[in-house]
Amino acid sequence: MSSLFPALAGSPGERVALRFGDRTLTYRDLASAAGATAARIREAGRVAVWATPAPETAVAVVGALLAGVPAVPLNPKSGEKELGHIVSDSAPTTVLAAAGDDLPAALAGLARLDVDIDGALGHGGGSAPEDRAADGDPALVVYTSGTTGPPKGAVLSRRAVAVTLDALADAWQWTGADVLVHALPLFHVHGLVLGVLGPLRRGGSVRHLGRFTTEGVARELGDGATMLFGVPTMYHRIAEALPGDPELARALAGARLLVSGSAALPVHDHERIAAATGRRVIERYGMTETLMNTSVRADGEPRAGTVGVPLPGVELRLVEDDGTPVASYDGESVGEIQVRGPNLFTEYLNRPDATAAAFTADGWFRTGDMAVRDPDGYVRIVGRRATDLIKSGGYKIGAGEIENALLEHPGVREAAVTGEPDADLGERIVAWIVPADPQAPPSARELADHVAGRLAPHKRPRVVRLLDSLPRNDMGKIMKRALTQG
Ligand code: MCA
Ligand code: AMP
Repeated sequence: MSSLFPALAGSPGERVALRFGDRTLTYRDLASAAGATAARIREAGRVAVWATPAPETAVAVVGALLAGVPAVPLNPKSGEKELGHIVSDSAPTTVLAAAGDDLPAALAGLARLDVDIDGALGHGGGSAPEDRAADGDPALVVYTSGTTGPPKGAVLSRRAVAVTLDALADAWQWTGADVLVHALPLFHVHGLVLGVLGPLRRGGSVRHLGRFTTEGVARELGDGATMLFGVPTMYHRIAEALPGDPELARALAGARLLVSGSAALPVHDHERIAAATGRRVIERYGMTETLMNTSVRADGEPRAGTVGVPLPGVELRLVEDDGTPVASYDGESVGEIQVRGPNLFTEYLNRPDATAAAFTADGWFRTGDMAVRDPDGYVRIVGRRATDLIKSGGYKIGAGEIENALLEHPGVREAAVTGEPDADLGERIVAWIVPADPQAPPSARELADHVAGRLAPHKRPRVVRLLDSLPRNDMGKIMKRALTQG
């Protein structure tokens, strides 16, 4: 197939590819380090990547892609239950990690391969091998939550990764001259595909902050970075900081492009940032399963509250509940967004039932997102079909997964999980608990730690409300609306 990373082929140059804190890799360094990793995993079936915010993660994933071996990024904060599920479902042969990283017991059955950047550079390194895989072959398996049950592994092809990044390049006039700054986790599409593979496909640079701070954003945008990617929580924190931070305002004003995604950026935050910096954040809309579907274009009109227009190659329609397409572009007629195109995932790993259910008979993917279209085609997302999916800090979190974890706590008799509006996180997770012993209910802290330890810290309830019983209908189904409206 055509190379995913043309800048690594031939004799890559001294342009900086990656910077994490004070660790910098040029394209030549990356070709050596990723080439050396690729050479060691060529025979592996699938590799897991311990996706810390470090250059080893980028080297491991690029190495896997060069070797034609699918990579499964793992959240290093995943608890044992979540990690156990991902490892048994995706069945990697090997886990790639930085030397010195402690790996949990759930990974003990895998061969471990340390990503040794300094060693590869010290040996003069190998060079990047030619990508040997076909366009339709899997590049990544990324785990994503559904309404019930454990997360599903979305299989993303090399073609899907390439076309989504090239469509964004078109929409954003994104080139090798761009320097991206971000602080997103590297085990999801946003941080990994857009935030690392994106700059590398363009031959540009990425600077990762390790963790999000407004100081880090100001420093990098003030020192040559041209683009910022973030989730709405990050832009909210920027909007909050701007009035007292003229350096941050100057840095944002000088950026070429400020992009938000993974959840809706409230218009209030859009407006506060525009007022303080003169710059408008643009939004793009995607999903793990679809990669990117729409964006406000760099050469288009920025419009707060919209996610822009379909990207090149993406077909998008709105449909009513009965499947009838919505024909109007009137800013009012609501339908579910369905998409079709080469950007879509191949399947949910080991889940033909879920894969089949995700598509209509004529091949459109049902996103579950509800939207309207303005007369000029701009898409406005107005809601979500499933109330059991929560978006908190830009992470998609299934209520069922947390309920199951809570029910495993001995102090919990019944549990229901909902999301409620939160200015910082978009939505916060609320656990409604019927305690086993009403005289000695578990504390909110204990339940949060229980969920954080089994699943992941971002899935922990932020609020716990105790009840004598859960409201149920005649069929025994929990009526979540009665909880949230009560
Ligand atoms: C707190 N912590 C705990 C506990 N409580 N650890 C263990 N047990 C506990 N009980 C720790 C956390 O691990 C974390 O550690 C720290 O306390 C703060 O946690 P938290 O409050 O969750 O962090 P935050 O500061 O509120 O995080 C906000 C955030 C984060 C930085 C915006 O939500 C984030 O990174 N979101 C990005 C999500 C994302 O990338 N989504 C993309 C998926 P420490 O500070 O050490 O970490 S969507 C996607 O990919 C599609 C395609 C799309 O459209 O983009
Ligand atoms: P995930 O499953 O984590 O990949 O999240 C995908 C979901 O994030 C989509 O189905 C949308 O609900 C939401 N999303 C992503 N980008 C945006 C955006 N710009 N505005 C509103 N929602 C978004």
